Amino acid sequence: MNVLFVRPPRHYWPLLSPAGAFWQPLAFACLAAAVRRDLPRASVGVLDAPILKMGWRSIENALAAARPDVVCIGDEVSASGEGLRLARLARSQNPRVCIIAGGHFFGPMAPEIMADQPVDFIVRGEGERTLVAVLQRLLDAGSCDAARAGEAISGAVFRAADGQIVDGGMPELIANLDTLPLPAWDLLPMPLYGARARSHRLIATLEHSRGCVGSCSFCNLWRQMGQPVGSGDNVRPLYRTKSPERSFEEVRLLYEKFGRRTFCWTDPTWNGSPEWTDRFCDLILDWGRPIEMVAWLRADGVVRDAASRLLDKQVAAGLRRVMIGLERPSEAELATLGKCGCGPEVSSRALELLGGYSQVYTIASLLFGLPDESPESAAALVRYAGLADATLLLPLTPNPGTPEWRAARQAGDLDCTDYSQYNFLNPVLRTRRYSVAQVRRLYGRTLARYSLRRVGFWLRQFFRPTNRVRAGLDVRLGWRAARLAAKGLFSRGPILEARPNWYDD
Ligand code: B12
Repeated sequence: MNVLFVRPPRHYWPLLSPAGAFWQPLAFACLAAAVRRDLPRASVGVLDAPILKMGWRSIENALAAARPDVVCIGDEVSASGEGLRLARLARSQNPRVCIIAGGHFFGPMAPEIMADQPVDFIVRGEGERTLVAVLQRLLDAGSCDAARAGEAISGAVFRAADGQIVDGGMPELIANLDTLPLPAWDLLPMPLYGARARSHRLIATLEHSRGCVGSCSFCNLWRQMGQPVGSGDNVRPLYRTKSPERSFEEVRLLYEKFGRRTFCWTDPTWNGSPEWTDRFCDLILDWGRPIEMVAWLRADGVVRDAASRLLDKQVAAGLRRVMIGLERPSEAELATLGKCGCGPEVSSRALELLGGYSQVYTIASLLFGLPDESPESAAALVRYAGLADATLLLPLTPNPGTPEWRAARQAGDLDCTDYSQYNFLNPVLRTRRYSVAQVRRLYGRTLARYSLRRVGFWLRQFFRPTNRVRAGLDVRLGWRAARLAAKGLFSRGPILEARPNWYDD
């Protein structure tokens, strides 16, 4: 059985350069490793079209040459249309091919996708165990149709021969993440990632934890890796971490075998466990190699770690770029989003503490377009945005398939079902006061106001840069944000991601 994971040609996030926008698809590396270890009868490959600059014409040929029996897709919402296009292409080449989808979009959207799309199995939540179980079923049954005749599989959704949807609910989580095999980075064209990027040079994506400590209503990360409660897709948040030794082994392998230097941690909360951080940073410091780390941190964790001097150690170990979700400037608004423990006081303090390290560049994210958004609240948002080196103003976008998305859709608050527009750059949700078109205009004005406020800051950076990497990052990010602001202000259509010039090739 020939199993092929495919990331199809797609647009890229315009706040990064085309050379830095495509990171290793870590999910595929993790899943492929599990299949390789647990099902030696299957052969496994990964086709990452964007990093190979492979457009739709080339991928058609590549797929025909690979002749997979099973095609796996896992695109996020804005590229989900391309994932489904790939599924149709694979099916047109081989009607007996089995299509398996998973990840943040396909899992929660299982009922909608199963209704009319060419997908045979959908894997919900954490994927390793369920994917292996589905492939084992395929091996035993001998064909995709025969495999769909069997009983429910925990974590999988499929359509049985009689047309009934069989839903195995959310899977039990893997209790000890150290039992996962090392990600199959060797199946990816590693030298190409970040080869020509300026801010993500020689990048590697990796994770030390799964799940989150919080359960914010706008986020899907805690749900995707959530602990099942009862039946169906109910979960509660659960934070798990690998051992520091195992995480260090991954860094060392990526550094020594694959020549990686910038380590982008994909963890929703990199600083969720001070015990992990302390020991891991000790291991990195004893090893003594110069690495750079990029991570998403929680503000309350930053304040806690500064008090114990652990933050010093994180920076000494190579922490260079920090992303922090501030979301909104008021406790009341944060409460409506279910975000606890990281109010404006704690967040401001965290950014002030991080600002004390000249090597660390901070990127905050704020959510625009809450139900009561007004020109005044948007102005307050811009003032709050000045706390970090750079701030992303992201329009509140319900993740398709979540209860929030279902409620918004039922209330008629969502503009469209073209998921390429759900890119967290383009407003799709109406507010109490404004239509989606009006939200888009206010968003454009808010982005423009933020860009203008930053001009003075750039000039200061230009004449007195604290360090060249920081200044370069600042100007590049700022320029790209200003272009988005112009789009928001002057274009009537949706704000879409950038289309690479090889997309159709
Ligand atoms: C790295 C990253 C990026 C990078 C690189 C993206 C790239 N194209 O290379 C950057 C910063 C550029 C980026 C951009 C965007 N991203 Co992004 N990104 C991530 C991030 C942080 C890590 C993904 C990862 O590797 N995770 C680690 C792996 C191991 O976990 P996993 O993906 O969940 O996979 C497990 C399961 O989900 C499941 N699974 C996943 N796929 C599949 C497939 C199959 C077949 C199976 C069986 C199972 C399965 O099994 C896996 C192992 O257990 C995630 C958040 C996160 N922590 O996951 C967001 C995330 C994937 N991004 C998201 C989004 C929305 C975007 C953007 C559209 C907008 C934005 N502002 O962020 C852009 C555009 C992307 C594009 N067009 O390329 C959302 C997707 C939401 C959704 N409903 O689809 C996420 C979940 C963040 C969030 N807060 O919600 N992103």
